[in-house]
Amino acid sequence: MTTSQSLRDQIAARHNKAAELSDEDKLYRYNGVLYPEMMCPESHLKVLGDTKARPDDIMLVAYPKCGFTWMLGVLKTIIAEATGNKVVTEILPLIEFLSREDFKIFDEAPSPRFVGTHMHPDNIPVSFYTKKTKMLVILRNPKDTLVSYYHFYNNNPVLPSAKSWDTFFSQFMSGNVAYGLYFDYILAWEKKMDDPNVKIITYEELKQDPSQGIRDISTFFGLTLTEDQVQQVAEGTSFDAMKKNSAKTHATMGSVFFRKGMVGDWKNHFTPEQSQEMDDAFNKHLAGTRLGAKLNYQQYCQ
Ligand code: PPS
Repeated sequence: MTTSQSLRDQIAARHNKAAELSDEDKLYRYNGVLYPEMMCPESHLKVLGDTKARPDDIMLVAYPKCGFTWMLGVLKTIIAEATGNKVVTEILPLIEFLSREDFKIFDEAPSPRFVGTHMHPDNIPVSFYTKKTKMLVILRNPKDTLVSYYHFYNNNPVLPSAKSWDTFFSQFMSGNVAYGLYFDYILAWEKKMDDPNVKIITYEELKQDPSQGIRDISTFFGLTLTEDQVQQVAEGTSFDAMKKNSAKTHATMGSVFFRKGMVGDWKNHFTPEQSQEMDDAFNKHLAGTRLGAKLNYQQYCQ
């Protein structure tokens, strides 16, 4: 995959600029939802709907901290293995980070293009649905997502510092975090579960059986891997392997994007009351849903 160096530099520049903002100015609301000003200001979100999708775009979508970076590594390695390092254009990690000028580059980029987003499924540009772009969605249990997001708030300059664990917990539960309420996000995908161009996987199932996940993902994108290649991808994208390589791939943000990479770290953070509050919220929003069942909440969160 190629990434334009100038755009990579742009991200670093945005991180540096964000460090100069006060915490209060780091997030703003657009249609009621919070977004990081320095990465996706209103001017970006206003033009997002005009995006011209292609059927052969390779799309990866996730609520923040659900495993996007991991799946990006998996996808890149699958494509490299299956196609012999065929080049896929990666403009910026997330489509909402593109400015109007960046979109010109995106529009002219050769296929296949990699497209990532944290946007709520109803706010993903409609042309990705009409053009039948294949979308890989990765979800994660809400307790570990919250923990991962808490640490990200404290270590990513584009986000305000979490004032305290308890404050962040309340913000997450009420949807007052960047990209909005976790439960709204999951419920919106519930409605698209039968779309043949949407494949939903969970962080936990990938963790439990990476090889099977890799086989399923390759099949979904129409790519063929030998069993040896499946094992190569699994080894190359294990948490330890990606963390080890992170100084090269993510420079100074390496230790931020690759923190613990485990299931169940919530047990080191949640009070019994907070755990109960999340259980109640899960039941209220997701009990009886197919995605609720897929998240296997009882196994991973209780
Ligand atoms: S982001 O910033 O929203 O794109 O974050 P995202 O990449 O979606 O999620 C970050 C969490 O994923 C963990 N991670 C991994 N887990 C398992 N295997 C691999 N290879 C891997 N790579 C990243 C990362 O450590 C974050 O989880 P936590 O719980 O914070 O460790």
